[in-house]
Amino acid sequence: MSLSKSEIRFYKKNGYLVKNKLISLKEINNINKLIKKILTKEEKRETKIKNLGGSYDNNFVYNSNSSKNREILRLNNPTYYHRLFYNLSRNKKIIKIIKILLGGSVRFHHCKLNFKLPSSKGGEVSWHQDWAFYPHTNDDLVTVGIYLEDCYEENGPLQVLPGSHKNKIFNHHNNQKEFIGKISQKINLKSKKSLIGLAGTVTFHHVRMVHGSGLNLTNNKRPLILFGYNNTDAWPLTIDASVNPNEDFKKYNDCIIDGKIQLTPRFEKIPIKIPLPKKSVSIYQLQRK
Ligand SMILES: O=C(O)CCC(=O)C(=O)O
Repeated sequence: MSLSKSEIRFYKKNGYLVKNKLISLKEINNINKLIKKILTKEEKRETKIKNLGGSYDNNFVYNSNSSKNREILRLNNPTYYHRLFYNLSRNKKIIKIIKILLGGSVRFHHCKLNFKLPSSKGGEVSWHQDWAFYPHTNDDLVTVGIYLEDCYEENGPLQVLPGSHKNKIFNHHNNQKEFIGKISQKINLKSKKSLIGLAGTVTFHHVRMVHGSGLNLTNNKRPLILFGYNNTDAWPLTIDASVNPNEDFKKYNDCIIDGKIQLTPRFEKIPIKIPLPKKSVSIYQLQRK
């Protein structure tokens, strides 16, 4: 069995789980070689970045619009970019676990590859709940994080508030009622937990989990792949980072990894807060507000 009973109990109670070195170093090394190539090519690209209300272009998110000192913060949708990322998102060990956590079926939802810059160039990711960005008809959604390098406290690991997935949805809005991608009310962080792990370690957190990440106090970028998955009966209540089922139902269903096409979404009584974010705006741009 991919998860013990006590691990399942732990996830249900706390809303997160860490599986140390679940992905082999061979796979991690191959991915890292590919990333190096992608970054080198992108860093050489001379094209001026279009200003799209922040700094987003060509699938990459940067820390600045200026071509001088710009640094890559994120590669959007890496699974569309290269087969190696796609294969990782379908890794059997991960999917087996996700299937248990989601209650029997698995649909791929979205993915991104984040680079946390050294703290002199970038900051923390403020506390937030993924649910605030993409609510569904039920909350059987999980986010998977894969450390591509060893990640200790000083590298700025993911941090979670255990048990917070069972509590309320916090405001992610400013006084003007604009969505700002971070919790805007006071929260008690006494119980916060850092999810540290060696390269190949995989973290799992519930979509309503309050989480974020601190500063990277090293001189290296901290790479982290994030994959989102949902139960096939969780229907998106908004147009989010994933495929829009109302536009392309076939493509939407092609994302099912394990399970059947669902025509009757399961509704659960879970609060959501509006307004929701606009589609093309990254968490980095939103949180700067
Ligand atoms: O990259 C990180 O440190 C965390 C990012 C995160 O939580 C997110 O993108 O939702």
